[in-house]
Amino acid sequence: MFAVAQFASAFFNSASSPFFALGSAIIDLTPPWLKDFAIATFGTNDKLALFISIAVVATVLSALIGLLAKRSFALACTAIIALAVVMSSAVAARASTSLLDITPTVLGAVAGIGILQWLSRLIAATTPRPSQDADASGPSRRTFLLSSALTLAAAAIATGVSTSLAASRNMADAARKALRLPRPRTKAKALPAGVQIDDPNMPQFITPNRNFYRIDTALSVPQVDPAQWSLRVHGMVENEFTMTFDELLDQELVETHLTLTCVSNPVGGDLVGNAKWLGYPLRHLLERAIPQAGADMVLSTSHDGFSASTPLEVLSDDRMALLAIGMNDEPLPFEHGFPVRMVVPGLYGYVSATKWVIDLEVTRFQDKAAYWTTRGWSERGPIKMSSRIDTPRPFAKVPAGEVVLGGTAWAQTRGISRVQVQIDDGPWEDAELAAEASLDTWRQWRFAWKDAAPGAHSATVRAYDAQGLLQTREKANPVPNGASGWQRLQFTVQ
Ligand SMILES: Nc1nc2c(c(=O)[nH]1)N[C@H]1C(S)=C(S)[C@@H](COP(=O)(O)O)O[C@H]1N2
Ligand SMILES: [Mo]
Repeated sequence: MFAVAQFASAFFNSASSPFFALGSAIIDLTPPWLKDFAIATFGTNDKLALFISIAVVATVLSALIGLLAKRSFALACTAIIALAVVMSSAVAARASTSLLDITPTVLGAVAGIGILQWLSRLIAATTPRPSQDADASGPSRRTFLLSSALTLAAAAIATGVSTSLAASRNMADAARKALRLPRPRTKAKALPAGVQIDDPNMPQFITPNRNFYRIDTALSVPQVDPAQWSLRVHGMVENEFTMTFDELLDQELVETHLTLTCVSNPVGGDLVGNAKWLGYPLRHLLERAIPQAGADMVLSTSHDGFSASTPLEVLSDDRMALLAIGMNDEPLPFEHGFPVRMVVPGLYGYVSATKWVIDLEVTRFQDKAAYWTTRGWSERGPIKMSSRIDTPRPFAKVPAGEVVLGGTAWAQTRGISRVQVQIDDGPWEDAELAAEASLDTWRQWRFAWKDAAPGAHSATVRAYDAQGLLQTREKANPVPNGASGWQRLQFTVQ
């Protein structure tokens, strides 16, 4: 049943898969502590974990329905129909689906009843009569088990095939491959020499797209065809308008280096990445819309129904808040928002970096709430200054002599002026800073501990912004507006 529905969904909207819809409904209903737990435990594999759980539940449910059918076929059919109703509601509730998209689920239910009937007949035919000896029932029971196993295998294969079929059928993929990014009117400032600390254990200053962290609520990555894409700008504005992708390509685009950070990033975590973005300044878009007095927020909504609340002033001041189409000289990867997303210096992604963005509503914080705000996170999310130790890794064993520590620090829009390291409970000492690319990007640091004595040690790091403000020592969890505190890690000198 599940497999047929999944298979059939390949021919419909990708959001018509009951698997994806159920998973998405679960994600939307997840309380913030559980979301945080899932990210902390499974990292960016949280979606895989959810999928495996759904598959296990589906298998168990199928077995239960099978058992039910032995007692009453009608009751089992009712259970299948009930399941189909739940799954159809999940599909219909998605932002990007229409009523037609419940067809795969209905087909799945019909197939489920068919298979159940077939297996029940098999069972009826193989149930040994009391007079038969045990031996005679052996092969037929085997037939039944074999048929069930075959059904399960067919289900798994159909699911796999349909997923790749859906990928090859999509226009968005072809459009992305054919897209040639326009030249920017303003190129990114060249990176100064020495932004990268020369050490194989240090992260790359520019995060390659394939390594860039991915966080979103989308179980199946939205495949938006740029020919179908448009951005609606409306709400408290004098001049509502809609912009197509071709119109966007014709604007004066700019390039900028910017470090994105996730609010769920724990102290010392890696939900942070730095890229060169190509896009159209949101400031100019809003100048064209002319916001009305009293408006203080822009609610951006994605193709799949996610939303973020960004202060209007942040999108109107001279920071480089972009409607981005390019990432590191490539069209945005699908996972990172193709064809268009937002990136805003200084704000966590959940209140600013809407991927697959299709709608901007100028409004007020008191009138509208964004996706995560309604789930217990703050309505505003400025990035907290942070510093991290990238090398050595926690609990690493390093040779005695000179131990080189290295890491990254960020305070987007403010810049990092100083990083200090403390070994054990010793004095705070200044680390060497790598060159600064911009106030909006992270900055690398390095500290050579000259004569490291063998034994167990700890290292702690803290940063200062360009105004000389010290990173807060106060420990905070990611919920509701970002983690804080100084990272301290243990390592052993041998
Ligand atoms: N459509 C959509 N956009 C989204 C999200 C989402 O769930 N859906 N998550 C946001 C969050 S929480 C973060 S941290 C950034 C991450 O962007 P990335 O996946 O490109 O790193 O995307 C933001 N944009
Ligand atoms: Mo995030």
